[in-house]
Amino acid sequence: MKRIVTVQDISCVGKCSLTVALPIISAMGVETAIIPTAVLSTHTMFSEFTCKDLTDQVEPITAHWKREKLDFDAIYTGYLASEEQIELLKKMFADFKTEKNLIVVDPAMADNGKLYPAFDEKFAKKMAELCGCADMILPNITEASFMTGIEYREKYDEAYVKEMLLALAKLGAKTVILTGVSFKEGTTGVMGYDSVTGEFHYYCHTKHAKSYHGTGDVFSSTFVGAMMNELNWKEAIKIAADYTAECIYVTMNDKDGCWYGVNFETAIPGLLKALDK
Ligand code: PXL
Repeated sequence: MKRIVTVQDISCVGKCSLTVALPIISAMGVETAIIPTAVLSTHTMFSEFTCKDLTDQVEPITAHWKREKLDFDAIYTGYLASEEQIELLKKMFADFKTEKNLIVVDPAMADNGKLYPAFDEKFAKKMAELCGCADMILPNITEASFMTGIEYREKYDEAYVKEMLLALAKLGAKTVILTGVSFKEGTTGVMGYDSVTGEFHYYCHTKHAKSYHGTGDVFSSTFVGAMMNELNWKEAIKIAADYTAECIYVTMNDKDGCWYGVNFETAIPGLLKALDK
């Protein structure tokens, strides 16, 4: 069985970060170790939240794992709580990188043109450095804009997206995947760029009328799970984007669907069918 470690917060209520990554990646048949970066009462889109930072746990946990000679087929980071944590993760990447494993960074810090409440532009620049240490990165357009300095736009064309992908690749990752890319009303999708082959690839699907928090984490978790099931990045994009869209669809059609996150749970059987599991 493949084993990955995912490093992100626990939002106790909120259907994001670890409470999404753990069930999804585990359901995809992959052992999912975790490093919680912080414990929050809810995610930060609620009007208030508590937050216990766990930066001081990262080093002792990884030092113990080294003594146990543990290794990982992938390291996947999401929402991080501090610049100090980013520095610690750069060191962790160097310590746990092998010839075969995959380092995936989702720079979960912004959406809709704005940074999340806990972050500033200095944090975004630091996150760009972490992206430079990864094999694959999964930003949305807002995050890409903060990391590359390219102006954020709501309306754009293919040239803008390609310019952004090339600027992201310059940070250092081999494969860059931009989420939430929409060229036509009623559709949205994901565009990736492989800096080794020079290939761009766009996958597009129906855009549902509603959006929810945590869907970036659903996409990234599914993407990592699919990569660990031996899919290539283009196949992994499709599985992850289709599942994320289905999660939105089932939530919209649930009269009890809640605003703060999607019903990813009820869509898991369909995900496993798509994976042929
Ligand atoms: O990636 C979404 C996310 C994760 N963790 C926390 C958040 C958010 C989005 O707002 O606040 C704590």
